[in-house]
Amino acid sequence: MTKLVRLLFVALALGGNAWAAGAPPNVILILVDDLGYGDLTCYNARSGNDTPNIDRLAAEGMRFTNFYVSSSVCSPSRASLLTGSYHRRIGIDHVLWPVSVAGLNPAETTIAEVLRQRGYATAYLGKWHVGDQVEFLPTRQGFDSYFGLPYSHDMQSLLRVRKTEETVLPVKLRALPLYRDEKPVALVTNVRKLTERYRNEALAFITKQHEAKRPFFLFLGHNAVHFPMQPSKEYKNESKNGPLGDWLHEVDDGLGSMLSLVQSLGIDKETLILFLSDNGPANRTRGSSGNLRGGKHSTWDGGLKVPLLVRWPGTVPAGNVCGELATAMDLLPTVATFAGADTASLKIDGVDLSAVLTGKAVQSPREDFFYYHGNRLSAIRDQRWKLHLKGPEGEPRMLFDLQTDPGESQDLAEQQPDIVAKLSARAEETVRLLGNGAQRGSQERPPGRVSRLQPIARALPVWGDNDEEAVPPETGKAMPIASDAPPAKQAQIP
Ligand SMILES: [Ca+2]
Repeated sequence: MTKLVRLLFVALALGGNAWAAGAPPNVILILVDDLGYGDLTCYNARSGNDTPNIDRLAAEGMRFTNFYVSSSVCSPSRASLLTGSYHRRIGIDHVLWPVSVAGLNPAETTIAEVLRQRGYATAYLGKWHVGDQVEFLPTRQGFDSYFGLPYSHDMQSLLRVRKTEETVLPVKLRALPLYRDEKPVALVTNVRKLTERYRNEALAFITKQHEAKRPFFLFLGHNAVHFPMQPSKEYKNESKNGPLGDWLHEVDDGLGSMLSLVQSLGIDKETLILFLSDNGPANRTRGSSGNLRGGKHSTWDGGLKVPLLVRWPGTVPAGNVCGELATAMDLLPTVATFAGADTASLKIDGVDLSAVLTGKAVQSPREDFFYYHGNRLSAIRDQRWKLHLKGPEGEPRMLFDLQTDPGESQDLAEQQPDIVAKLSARAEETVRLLGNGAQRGSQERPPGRVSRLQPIARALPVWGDNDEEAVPPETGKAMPIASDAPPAKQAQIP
């Protein structure tokens, strides 16, 4: 059954099963890149960052303290969030580099596709990073529109000559392609202007869908606060926490604008806002994982435990702190329930948290979480215990009581052999389904692959960060591909 037919079947079968509280809510999902568990004041009073609007989401909604993403790096974490599946299940084990033959398989069902089948208008703004070939872009994964970068903004020097059997790609493209839907419309030399641009695009989208009386799903994937830090000029040096604090403040102000708009349009109680990060803080930034051990690239909790804030006035109780086990994979089935869609036919790993969010249940239906590092299963946790598995290079088996020791400092493996045995058996079950290293699992699905790579940007206007010198793009007239030298001319984004 094709993805479309399958979804149509689900929609028809459950057409009358709308969210009991009323009409399907608008959904705004804000994903901040590499934001650590300790980077927000509502999680860590000593974060040093000024985030009053983000903290407001916590005060007016629910703040999760045991929320995980499936990977401590970008691409697998994002693929997992979009599909409700462990990245190992869907074959996106590693970070995707520019001009990659692989991407999130178009046959996978994303949150956007689930919601679009329920009549939602859908838009993706910002960093994508689950495939830059046209077959893998947001517009092929359920989003009506896309504006943003297909991968991380630190990858601008990586587009060098790539010879394949089929094609030779552009030489030394030291700029980043900025896409509108399926076409690169400009090359950007940095992302300083993009945070504001995303905000403006977000405000326009929300207003437009409100006027059209359509429920909407807006996915805003910030470039912030991934290295290198590039806040706009207006925010430079204005925080107490260096460039990270500056950039996070800019993100926070953008959220403030969106909150104001939602309130002024009178759709506050019809709008669910989800705010989270894709992985823990990177070493080279001033990001904080708070009281957790480790950060990005690791399977210590600092790599995968991130903030999740949920605000939906009137439906999600205000001022709540939830310590239940939850993951980014759970957002797809949860949002699907609110929208009146059913995900029962999808083979995914997410569980429905709607009862927890609405205060109807205290306990999360999620019993465990598996920490995959690349394609290897590295650790497993249940509501209380975390077992680090013995690694291929002799990494020791370790057991931590996360209830009393969230910083993973005291190994209790020798004192708790029964817990070790129980979690080890659970890990073996999962390996049979999802695999581990070279060992294949029975439920794994392949990533998407293109047979012929296409260059992703040829001659485009270059849009730098010098407003005074900005000139309109010369439509139809090709400009030289950006080189190592600074661009002679700068243009506005079409
Ligand atoms: Ca990231």
